[in-house]
Formats: sequence, C-alpha cells, structure tokens
Amino acid sequence: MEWKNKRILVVGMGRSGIASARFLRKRGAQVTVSDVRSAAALAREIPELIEQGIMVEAGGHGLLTFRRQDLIVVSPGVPLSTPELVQSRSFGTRIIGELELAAQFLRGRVLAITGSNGKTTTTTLVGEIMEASGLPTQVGGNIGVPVVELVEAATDDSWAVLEVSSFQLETVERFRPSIAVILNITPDHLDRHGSFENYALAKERIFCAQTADDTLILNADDARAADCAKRARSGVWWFSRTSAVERGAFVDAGNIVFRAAGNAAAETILAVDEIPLKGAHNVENVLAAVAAARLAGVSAETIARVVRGFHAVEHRIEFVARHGGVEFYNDSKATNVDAAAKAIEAFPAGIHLIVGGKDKNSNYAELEPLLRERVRAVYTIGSAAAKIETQLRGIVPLIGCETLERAVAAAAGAALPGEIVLLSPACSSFDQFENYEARGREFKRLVKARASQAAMAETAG
Ligand code: UMA
Repeated sequence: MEWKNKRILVVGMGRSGIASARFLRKRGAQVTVSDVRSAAALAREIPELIEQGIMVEAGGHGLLTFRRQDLIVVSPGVPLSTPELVQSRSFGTRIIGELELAAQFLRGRVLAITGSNGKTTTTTLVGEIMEASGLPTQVGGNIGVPVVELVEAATDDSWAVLEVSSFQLETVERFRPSIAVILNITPDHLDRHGSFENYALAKERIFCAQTADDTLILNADDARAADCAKRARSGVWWFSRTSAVERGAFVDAGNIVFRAAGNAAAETILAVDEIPLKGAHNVENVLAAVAAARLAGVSAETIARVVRGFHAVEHRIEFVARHGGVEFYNDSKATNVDAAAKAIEAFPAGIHLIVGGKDKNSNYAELEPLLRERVRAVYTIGSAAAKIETQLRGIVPLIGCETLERAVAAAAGAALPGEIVLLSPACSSFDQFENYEARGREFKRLVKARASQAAMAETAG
C-alpha cells in the first residue's frame, strides 16, 4: 500500500497507538488518533501529536471519524467488537493492528513468542542469548516496546525477538515469524475473546502466514498448544519438561538437552539445577528459549552461559525483601489464574497470598488444591474481591483488604518467620492501577517502606 496522503485512523492513544501514529505520519499519511479518554487526561500526549500534524479526537470515538478512513490501525487493548469498528468493517474498511503494520516494514528475521504465561521471561531470555551470540538483535512487542519502533534500526541480517499477545495476533495477516513459539495456552482474556477456543485461535495466528521454510516450536506438555501442530504448514519442533521429544528441547536425567533430529544424539545444554529462576514453569521457559535460540543458530555454550546468569524479570516472582524472617515476592504480572497457580507452585508452603484486581471472567476455584496445600491465608483486593471470596470460601482463611496497602499490612502482620508474602493477583490491574507494572512497583514500595520502618524502630529501640 502507498501510504502517502492515505487517511489512516489510529484507535487508542497508549504506547502502541502513539508509536503507530508517529510512524505513519513520518511516511506521509494523513493521520487521526481517536481515544475514549478525555483531552484533560491526554494533556501530556496531545501537544506533541498535533505538532507533528496528527489530528486528535479525544473523549470518545466519533462514528464519522471512523467512516472517512482508508485504513484503521487499532491498539491491542481496543476490542474489535467496539461498535465503531464493527461499523467500519461492515463498510469494508481494512482494520489492522500495530504488529501487522510493523510486519509490512520490518527487515530481517522475526522470532516471535506467545503463550498465556512466560512470554516476557522467555522473550527477555531469548533476546539476551541472541545478543550474547553476537547476532544483531532487537527486543519488542507486548513486552512494552511497540514493534514499529524497531523498524528503523532493523537490517536484512538482524533479528527482532518479539513478545506477541492474543490481542496483537487477532489482527495479523502477513506477520510471518521465521521462528514462532507457543509456550502454553490456558484460559485468559475470556472477557475479551468470548471463549477459550476463540482465545486459542487468536494465538494460532502466530503461524498463519508461516510456510514450510519457517519453524514453529510447541510445548508438548500443553494439550491445546500441542494441537496446533495439526494446522501448521511450518516445520514443527517441540519442547517438554516431562518426556523426550523427537526433535527439540527436553529434560533428560536432570539436564536440559537439545536434539536436532529424531536419530541424532541429544546435546546437553546445562543442568536443570543451574537455572537461577524459581518454579517448574521457568524450566519450560528455558526449554523453549533453548529450542528457539539453538534453531536460530546460537551455540549450546552461549545459551548455557546466558541462562546461568539470568535472573527474574521485574514483576515475575521477583524477590523484593526479607524482613522479620519473612520473604516478600512481587508477581504482579500474574494477571490470570494459571500464572498465579505457577507462582504458588514455586513455593512449598507457608504462603500469604494477595489476590484480586479486575476480573476477566476467570474461575478462581481452580486454585483450590494448591491453596489447601500451600497457602496460609488469602488477602483480597480490588473489584474482583467479592467474586474471589465467594469462589474460595471454606478453602482457606480469607481476609478482605480492598487495597494493596491494607493487604501488605495484613499479610506482613500475620506471616511468621520462614513464611512468604506473595503478590500474585490472578487479575488485571486496571481497576486500581494504570497497569501491572504500577501495581508491582507500589507493592515493592510498600514492602520496602515497612522494612525500613522496622529497621529504624530496631535502631531506636
Ligand atoms: N482505548 C480507546 N478505546 C477503547 C479502549 C481503549 O480509545 O475502546 C484507549 C485507552 O483510553 C488508552 C489506549 O486505548 O488510551 C490504550 O491502548 P492499549 O490498551 O492497547 O495500551 P498500550 O499502551 O497501547 O499498550 C499496548 C499493550 N496493551 C494491551 O494489550 C492492553 C501493551 O501490553 C504493550 O506493551 C504495548 O501496546 C506495546 O506493544 C500490556 C498488556 O497488558 C503489557 N498486554 C496484555 C497482557 O500481557 O496480558 C495483552
């Protein structure tokens, strides 16, 4: 498509929308950005956009604004069921997302990672491995850097290592990763996608444009992810924590190994014990990273070296502090039930668990066996609290706290030496925070403030 003077509407003025609008304007398009937030709320963003010649509609989406466009670029957080988008589609207007837009310009090869959980950790790890091996690498996508921002520095020899979400994948057509990874598919975002199957089908779009020259890496231990092999045109490789795979990465006698083909001998990469990250799910993330990096041509030695030195990504079972013998962990990125389950599994017992936020039509009762086994008490926060309390009643002691501040105080007050206070909310954050990062930062601030108060009291005493 020739972009010059094309009328393009960007929906949403967040990270993705602003980057798309700037990108399109630079290529000569007539760009309008529309956002439901008020002009006052967008006071920081609007002046710069106007200065660049971008038109701004704030305080709601106008039906007419949506009508006069050659193309609509929608932000990942805007549902495709938004009435203005439904109407535009019925008029035949093409609607794409920022990922598809970027894919049409991005040079070099793409290594894309999706999954319900583990995306950010695996993407960060693969990015570090690729960089350490000397391959020109950029990291972006759902991890926080819009993919259009990678276009300028990309070359025919470079790699873009991308975390991609179901929201971004929903609108891809020509996005074609040389290597695609599906870590797992478990219920998430059901409020947006309507059903688990719709959500899974959105994830499958990661390989919709792949050909036999491309590679798809799947988790053999995850039934829905493994099922994708039936519909892939690409070469399928596997990873598994529980059994040997014909080709790919698996655990063998306590080691992470990689097998290039069914009859080849597996090469040892490193021992499972050498992985510095907590939890069985992180073994899966490492297996996926090993398979992806090995297939991108990185040596076993480089992979092992980077994995050994890799520590938790912020907000993912991140160690915050230890005081009064109690350890505090920030797992704010656990925005669904499965992610919270994985965090609980990472600690044997004595957990004081802070849960809640904005519900996504989730079933918290799925946590029951783990709560009974490992959790001393659950502290609820946010708008999902009433639903969580109803679903978990009678399983563990429940303490309604409403705010994170009260939850930290209650959990810290109740936890005994040797126990754990874990923020792993199983919900999104948007009812009380700007995003999960803000929630995680607030948790860390509260914990550290308590620790320094305790230290001061001790000194004074
Ligand atoms: N908005 C509208 N109309 C609507 C809905 C929203 O105008 O109907 C506006 C909001 O007022 C706001 C803007 O859209 O101004 C927000 O857009 P957005 O929600 O797409 O957020 P961005 O800031 O553009 O961030 C997005 C991703 N957000 C989501 O998918 C919700 C970020 O992923 C991503 O890092 C960023 O693009 C860069 O690629 C975050 C996320 O929560 C981390 N992802 C979900 C997850 O990981 O579970 C999928």
